[in-house]
Amino acid sequence: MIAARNIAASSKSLSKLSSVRMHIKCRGGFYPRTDDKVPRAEVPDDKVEWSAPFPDYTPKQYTAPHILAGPVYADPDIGNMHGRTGITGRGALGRWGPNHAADPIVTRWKIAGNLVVKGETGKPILQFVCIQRRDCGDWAIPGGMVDPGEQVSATLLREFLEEALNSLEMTEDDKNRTEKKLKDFFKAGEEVYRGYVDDRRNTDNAWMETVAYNFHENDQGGLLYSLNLHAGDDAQAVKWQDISSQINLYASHRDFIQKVAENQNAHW
Ligand code: RP5
Repeated sequence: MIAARNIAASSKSLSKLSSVRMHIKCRGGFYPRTDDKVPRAEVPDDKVEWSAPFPDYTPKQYTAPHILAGPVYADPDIGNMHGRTGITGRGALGRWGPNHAADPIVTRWKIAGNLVVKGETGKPILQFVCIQRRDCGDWAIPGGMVDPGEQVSATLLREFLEEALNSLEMTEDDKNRTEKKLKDFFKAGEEVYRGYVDDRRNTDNAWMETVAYNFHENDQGGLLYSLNLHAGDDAQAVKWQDISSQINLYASHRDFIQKVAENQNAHW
């Protein structure tokens, strides 16, 4: 065990680290308030930085009993509470812990002539705006990451404009006009899901969470029946997709779509 005084004495050798990262007080000895029963693993000065290889580093896992008891401010468990994923680190995700996204599920009824088309269940068929992801080729809801400081409501509209209408390549005027047209429609959404996503980028330490909203057009003469879909940004294709139990989508998107079908009493 490294004694605290030796660490303090050798702090000069850590001068290239900032004072916060020296780990003088939070290294060596026992974890506080454990009656000296929970020792820290030994960490030499030159192994403090994560970039220093240290294959023998096997620290004890410890969470205080009062935290495990689940007070309101505490997370339910350490790391990815949804279980092991088989890989640590952040993978392709930028943030440790939850990486927040938003998914706009834009729906309308399938019509032929003036009639709503029904499925084998006898229920009307819903369609949603579905994009094909450029990274893996899977079909998906046109969702995306919530930018720092951005409201989820803004992300939902922005991602839809970028991926399903290719707003990034519109003139400023066209973009403003399209955004204005959709703004009111995007005000009347219904939350369908909020939480963890079974995304293939998840690791034990970083994972996707989303808020999915359904924006539904009931009126056959309404905005969504004349929308000019055009894939853009992370999407390589876009289409109106009939909703049924046959669909196969990226991550947990099929579950969100099923919920929408149930909420709208539509064919599934
Ligand atoms: C999924 O990844 C979310 O449900 C959302 O659709 C998407 C966000 O990531 P990017 O499309 O920005 O890669 O987990």
